Amino acid sequence: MRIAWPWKQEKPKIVWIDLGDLGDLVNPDGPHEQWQDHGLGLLRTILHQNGTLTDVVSTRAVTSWDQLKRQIAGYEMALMNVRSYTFPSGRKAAQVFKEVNPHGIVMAGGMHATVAPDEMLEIAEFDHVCQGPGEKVIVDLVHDHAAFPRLVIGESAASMAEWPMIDRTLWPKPASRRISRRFNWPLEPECGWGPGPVVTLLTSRVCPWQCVFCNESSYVPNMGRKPVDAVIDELNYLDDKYGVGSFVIHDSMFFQNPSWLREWIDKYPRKAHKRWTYWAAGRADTVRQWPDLFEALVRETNWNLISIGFESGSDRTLKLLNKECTEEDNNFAIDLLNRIGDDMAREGKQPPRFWSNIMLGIPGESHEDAFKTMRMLKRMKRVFPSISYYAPYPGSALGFQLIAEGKSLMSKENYHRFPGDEKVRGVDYQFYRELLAGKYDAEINQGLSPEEQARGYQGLYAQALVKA
Ligand code: B12
Ligand code: SF4
Repeated sequence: MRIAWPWKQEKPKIVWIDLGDLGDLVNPDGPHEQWQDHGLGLLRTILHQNGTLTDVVSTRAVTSWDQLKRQIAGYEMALMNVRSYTFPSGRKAAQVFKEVNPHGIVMAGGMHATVAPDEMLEIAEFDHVCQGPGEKVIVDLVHDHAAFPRLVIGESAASMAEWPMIDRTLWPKPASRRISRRFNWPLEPECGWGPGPVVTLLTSRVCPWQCVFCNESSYVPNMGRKPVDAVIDELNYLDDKYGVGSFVIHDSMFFQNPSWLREWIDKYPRKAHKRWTYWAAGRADTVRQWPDLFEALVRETNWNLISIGFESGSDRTLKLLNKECTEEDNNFAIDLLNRIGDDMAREGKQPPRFWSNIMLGIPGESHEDAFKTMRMLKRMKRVFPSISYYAPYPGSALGFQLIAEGKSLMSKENYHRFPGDEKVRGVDYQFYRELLAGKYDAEINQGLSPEEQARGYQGLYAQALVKA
């Protein structure tokens, strides 16, 4: 038996390589690039609670591959969570790891490993690729990787109630003095959504809808939601330890399961240390289905940044997307939040806002469809528009179709993209650039009130164009 003296503890032999663009934790482009990875946090927590210590390095915390090379030399195993948009950095990190540790093992899981395992298996440096959730396999995999095939099928917990609370100190640290001051590590930085320190958390993982541009249903197996009490306990624990300013619920679909939401309305205002404001996502059709529940959440639990995947203001396009929401649903949700916001402003309270997800450049969309979308956006009184050009991701029905037809301009090399990148062959991006620059404002403003017409001054929507 080897004895490790506490002052001479053995260095872990396993390193988790956090992925993202070089420099995002040194000199970031924007706040969202600094957010932490819950897959990494969860799996490292499980490993550590099982006595398997790991170190963490991050491609975001270095500015060159040589720097990373020096940090990963000497490890026997590297683990990583690869999403489509981090595939290029994951592949390069695996190659760099093998250069300095030729006998080392690289094990990769994550969304891209799940929806595009073939692209992962083409890369010789990935010794094992795990398709699906990793929480039930990670410990065995790390201990005896040789007992597993190259493509491993992951296994999910039956419910998020089984997940341990993430040990947030296992997340990578900001890597420059400039961002360290405002980062609030191991909590997260402010991004304009609410006061810092910010907590990001998940209460659910499953979305039952099947929008054709989204991967969700092809990836996440059905699993139980995190109990309301556990969510509140975690927030209170983090508040005691670090002080919480606001939080972001990363669920793809927070506004589902009315019974869970009613329990949240009942307990959060009473049991949380504070009624912190938060960001969370919903859909327009369910807002219309459960308007009272929606209003109670906004008013009583301080849900003040409501992310809705409106996507389009045209029924024709919404159908193409299998969104299962209509123009009428969208208008209902907009009118309701406008009204609640006006009431709250009159009462001297901070009115809630939409985080409005909008897609342009959807194959088959006509100019008139796009005008309707911009018109819809102008009907929102209080909104952060988040506009992106439709991106054909593998794993989604429409993504797979466009890839098969050779129409996708996204590739292994450029899943990582910039807001203005063209993503689908045949889409007239010049029209959309001009639309966002205000060239068609006269068409868009048709039928809108003077107040609505004045919203979204020239250039605002162009600035709202985000990566997708
Ligand atoms: C939170 C989130 C974000 C956040 C934060 C991202 C971050 N730092 O983690 C923000 C808002 C920044 C974001 C942005 C974007 N996102 Co996002 N995001 C999510 C979301 C909703 C949750 C991710 C999460 O925490 N999941 C929970 C954790 C526990 O799951 P996990 O990380 O997948 O890990 C599990 C498994 O993958 C596996 N696993 C992971 N790693 C490993 C490693 C090993 C060794 C093993 C064995 C297993 C394993 O085990 C884990 C536990 O089960 C997902 C949807 C989803 N349901 O996952 C989309 C999702 C990942 N995002 C997506 C996209 C497209 C984007 C954007 C491009 C824009 C957009 N349209 O939303 C941008 C791009 C950002 C960028 N930097 O360029 C897509 C990715 C598609 C793809 N094919 O990869 C998803 C799947 C949404 C979707 N349904 O389409 N996102
Ligand atoms: S886009 Fe939203 S509602 Fe549609 S499947 Fe994805 S997460 Fe669910």
